[in-house]
Amino acid sequence: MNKTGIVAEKAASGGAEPRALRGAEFVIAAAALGQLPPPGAPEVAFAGRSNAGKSSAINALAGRRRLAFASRTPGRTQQIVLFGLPSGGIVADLPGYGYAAVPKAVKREWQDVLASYVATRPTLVGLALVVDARHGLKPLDETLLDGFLPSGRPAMVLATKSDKLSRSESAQASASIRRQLTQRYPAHAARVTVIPFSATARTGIMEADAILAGWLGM
Ligand SMILES: Nc1nc2c(ncn2[C@@H]2O[C@H](COP(=O)(O)OP(=O)(O)OP(=O)(O)O)[C@@H](O)[C@H]2O)c(=O)[nH]1
Ligand SMILES: [Mg+2]
Repeated sequence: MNKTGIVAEKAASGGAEPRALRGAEFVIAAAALGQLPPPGAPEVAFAGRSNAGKSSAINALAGRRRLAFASRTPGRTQQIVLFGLPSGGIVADLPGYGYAAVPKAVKREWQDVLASYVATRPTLVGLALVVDARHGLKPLDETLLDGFLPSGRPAMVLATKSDKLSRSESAQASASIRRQLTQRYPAHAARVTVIPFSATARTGIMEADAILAGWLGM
């Protein structure tokens, strides 16, 4: 990146750099829950529909261009990819769901794996749900939250690709996600933060970083 690009990035994030995911390194790509390392340090997970921007969000928050594999081809992350943090904490990049071209049986299998991961992983301290701000919460996102929120743990919704919206459209998109949450989860919505986000424009990075740092006890 040229000098101008770096200056623009710093300006967009108010000069501060995110720290919660700093120093993340690849640990393992697990194709099934049984391949995950036994629960140990606190873990945060990024979930969302295929192509929503999970890997890009992790890269932006970790301050790395290609830590998590981001791709234009939907359905690319077909494994639970774990990254380790210098603190011992763990970041999970979960496989995207809902991609039409994946055979139905495979889709269902992965949805089950994800549902049981978020519902049962004892060290999962918080869930970052990545949604395309232009589309809001979709039924499969709600299914995942249905399995996670009753456990009492916190979540955040990163309403990403907000660079494709005007500032007021982006604010409206987040407000509409918030309404969806309040309606569907009256008992849990207070534990869910909605953040207008963009990995490319670096919007919402510091807000998301502060939440991750809190979850990871930093
Ligand atoms: N404009 C814009 N594009 C983005 C943003 N975040 C991700 N993208 C693009 O969206 C596409 C998918 O991004 P990924 O980060 O690979 O999405 P993912 O959710 O990890 O996808 P899977 O692993 O396939 O489920 C890529 O072409 C990214 O460049 C963003 O904030 N703004
Ligand atoms: Mg991915």
